[in-house]
Formats: sequence, C-alpha cells, structure tokens
Amino acid sequence: MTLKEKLNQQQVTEYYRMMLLIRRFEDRAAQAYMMGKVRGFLHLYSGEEAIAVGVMSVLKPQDYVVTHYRDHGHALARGIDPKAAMAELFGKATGTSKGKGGSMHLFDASINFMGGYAIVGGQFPLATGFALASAYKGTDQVTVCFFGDGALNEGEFHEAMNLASVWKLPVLFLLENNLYGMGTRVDRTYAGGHDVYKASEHYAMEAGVVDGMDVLAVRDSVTDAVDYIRQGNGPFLLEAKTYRFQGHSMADPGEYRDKEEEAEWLTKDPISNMRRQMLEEDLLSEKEIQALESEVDQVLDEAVRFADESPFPEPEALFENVYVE
Ligand SMILES: Cc1ncc(C[n+]2csc(CCOP(=O)(O)OP(=O)(O)O)c2C)c(N)n1
Ligand SMILES: [Mg+2]
Repeated sequence: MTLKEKLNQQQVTEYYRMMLLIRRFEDRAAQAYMMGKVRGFLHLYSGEEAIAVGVMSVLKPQDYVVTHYRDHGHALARGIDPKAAMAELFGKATGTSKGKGGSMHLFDASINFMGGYAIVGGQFPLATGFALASAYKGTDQVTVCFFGDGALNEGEFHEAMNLASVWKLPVLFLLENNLYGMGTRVDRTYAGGHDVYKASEHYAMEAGVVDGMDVLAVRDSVTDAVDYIRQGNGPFLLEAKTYRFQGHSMADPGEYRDKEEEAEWLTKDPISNMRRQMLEEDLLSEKEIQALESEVDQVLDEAVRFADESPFPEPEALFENVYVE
C-alpha cells in the first residue's frame, strides 16, 4: 500500500511528525530519568507509535480515551502539550495532573483523555463506564480502551468484555500486544494461543487483528471498528501486533528477549519505514524531513526547559482534588 493512495501530504506530515515527537519525547524522558529528574517508574512507548497515532487520527474530539501506564504516546497523539506531559514526568505543578500523577497518570479531561492507569486492568471498568454513560445519554461518542497483553488474564478484562457485549456499549478494546508483560512472554501466561483477538468469541463480540507497526493499517482498521461501534452495533476488540523497542521500564535490562527477535522487529520500525516511504514516493524531500525533525527537537527542548523551570507543587496541594466538590 503506498502512502499516496491513502493520505494527502498534510496527513503524511502530521503522522510522521507525531510518531517522531513521541519517539524523541521518550528519548528525552529516558535522559531525564538517568539524571534523576524523573522519579518512580518510567515505561517508554518506543516502537509502538503507529498504534497511538493511527487510532487518534480516527477519533473525534468528543470520544473518550482511557489507557494503561505506558501512556505518553497516547497522551501526545491525543493532543496533550509536550510541555505539560514532560512537567508531569518531572513531578511539577504545571504537569497534566499537577505533578501528583507522574508518568503513569497523564490526564486531561478537557480533551477527554481520561487517564493512564498504573493498575494493570484498572482501565477496563472505567472505559466501560464511560461507554455506558454515552449510551445512557444517547450520544454517538466512542470510548477507546488501550491495554496490554499482560492485562488479558485480569478479571476486569473479562468482566468488561462481557458487560460491554451484553449491553452493546460503544467501546473499542484496543489490545497492544507487544508479546511481553514485563519479562514474561504472552504464550507462557495466556492459554488462548497467539491470536488473542479470538478472546472475543466467547463474548460474541466482533474482533480483528492489525499490524501495529503500520500507521496506515492501524488507521484503516480503527476506521472500520469505530464506524461499526458508532452505528450502534456494540463493542469491538482490535488486536494490534507490536513490539516495544526497550525494556519494560527503565529498570529492565531486557535480558529475557532473544536478540534475533529484537533485530527482526527493529526492521519494522514504523518511523524509519515511513521516512523511507515518504522519500521513495517523493512526498517530502530529505531537506523537508530534516526541517520537520529539527522542529520536533525544538519543541522538546522547550518541553524539557519548561519542566525544569516549573515549580514543584506546594505541600498544601496534597489536600486538593482528593474529593469531588
Ligand atoms: C494489578 C497489577 N498487577 C501487577 C502489576 C505490575 N505490573 C506492572 S506492568 C505489568 C505488565 C503489563 O504488561 P502489558 O499489559 O503487556 O503491558 P506492556 O508493558 O507490555 O505495555 C505488571 C504485571 C500492576 N501494575 N498491576
Ligand atoms: Mg505487553
């Protein structure tokens, strides 16, 4: 499939720029972590960018997004300002969650980005609840619930899949199957075999599988799934096959993965492949791509500077936003 057949120049530029922004945001976050500026856990999304960018390209502003703790890519692609995202990682008062959430809890209700969640599977009941609210109000909103293969064996996954199907709720369960939950390969923990999307059969739910390393393929599959949901047919499970290019978190040297497997997935890098394709198809020149890349670097310089210079929350902030007023 050529890019030209499917996208105009503006879309090509936009998707490439966003994938690159996510990749380089993660590089900066890793650097900051090594310098002790980011505390706690830090899970990078590098390698999986085509999924977040492909999904968000289809959603409307009124749709809800709920995700797991590997959430930087989803947040940026949904439109969170890199400055606010970086500040949140740094624990600063100017962060998306006022510095109280950190890397795993990016959040912005103004764009219906309803959060990253550190508890594996914690996002399922919330996503199903948002979808129930939309169904109850009769809006045409869709909720996208991102989750990893490690969440497949959590009770919430099965409870949410079941209830969403029984009540025909407008929710897209978007599995990012990167083959590992922490250091454990999916086939050692999940009894259902490799085609995980078939978990939907038991819940009489429509499902599909897509190459998560290809932004166009993701966009196409999500377009079909979201159309299906918006027409009132109920939920959909989409499995995106992908790979994280780094360890589970910054604390993980990643010694449980085969080097050949890693090398093979690196050849599927969604960013370098799109770059090559753009040049081959004469969509952007080398010079134009380089200009885009330095613009992204400037945005990230600015984000890091902003996060560095922002204040930490005041101690009194501990007591704010604990209860809904
Ligand atoms: C309920 C719960 N159990 C265990 C953990 C510890 N934990 C954090 S991430 C993770 C693995 C999740 O893997 P996956 O869902 O495949 O996401 P990925 O890291 O591959 O993106 C585990 C077990 C947790 N955060 N919550
Ligand atoms: Mg995983």
